[in-house]
Amino acid sequence: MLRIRLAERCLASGRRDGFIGGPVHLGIGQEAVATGVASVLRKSDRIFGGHRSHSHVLSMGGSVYRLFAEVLARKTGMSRGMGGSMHLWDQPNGFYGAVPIVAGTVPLAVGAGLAAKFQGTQDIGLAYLGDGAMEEGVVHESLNLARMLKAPVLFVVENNLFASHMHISLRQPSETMARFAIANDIDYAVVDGNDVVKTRLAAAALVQRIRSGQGPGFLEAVTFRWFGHVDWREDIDVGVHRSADEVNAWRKRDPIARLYEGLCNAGCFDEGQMKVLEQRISQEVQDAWERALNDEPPSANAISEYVYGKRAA
Ligand SMILES: Cc1ncc(C[n+]2csc(CCOP(=O)(O)OP(=O)(O)O)c2C)c(N)n1
Repeated sequence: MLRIRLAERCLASGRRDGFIGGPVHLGIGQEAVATGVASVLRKSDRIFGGHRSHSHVLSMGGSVYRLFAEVLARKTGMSRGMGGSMHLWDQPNGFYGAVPIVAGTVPLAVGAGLAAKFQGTQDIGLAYLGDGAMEEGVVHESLNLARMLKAPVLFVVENNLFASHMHISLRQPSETMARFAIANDIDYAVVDGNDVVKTRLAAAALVQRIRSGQGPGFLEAVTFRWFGHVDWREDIDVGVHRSADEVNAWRKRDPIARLYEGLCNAGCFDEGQMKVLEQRISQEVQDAWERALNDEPPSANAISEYVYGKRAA
């Protein structure tokens, strides 16, 4: 969680200071969801994300340096500098891809899960999506198809209560996403998405069931992003009906501070160890940033090599 937090803080500064040309969608405050879920996944699973996927790729062990290089449009980036923050790819670590077409990767996760089933690997497909993405028709088709075909897929909804700038109360008759799992007869759990332990436990139970061939699962993790929809601002100006009080209340539920306090109270961790950890990860992030910054961009004609497939002779 700390690595994700510090990496995203670095991206926020890089964007604010003009080093990053394209937009970055930060999930600061939501780190416990990907961290808890990834802790029960395998690198051979098939994970898909969307426009806010830094946490998803890093939680699987993705390289901070290659993420930075991608966001900075360097040829050493995860997608060779062709995609930026919203087109991440790190298949060796299980991350099959993110695209900014909201919900666009949800059916792909179902297909990837089904492929794993046919291959008999017991790996799963996994789609991260938001409460806004739940409003896309293709998600409902995906839930239905996954259930009918008993596809090994986990749908993880990061319900942060906002879609871009609009609160869920202005978009939907109910704040709960699990009602769509119930409608499709899919096994589900609803968790406090700012509690990494609860998220891990709920994900573990669902994933175990999915791997044993009993069909899809649905995890609703209720959380909140501290920043606005895009880039480094702390909202208010970019969030309709989002007040400073609401942001501050959620800041008090910081998933990292909660884990730290829990571990200290249980006698497993202390302030000194936390300082060492913060120092180490902060240095790692800083080194990754400087290294990526010094890398070269792709050549202008490289794009045609990746966008179009080569014709067979
Ligand atoms: C198909 C499609 N429609 C609309 C958009 C514009 N758009 C980008 S992000 C977003 C809201 C997504 O909300 P949510 O899924 O809750 O994710 P969050 O941004 O809260 O993490 C929208 C509507 C888009 N990128 N793709």
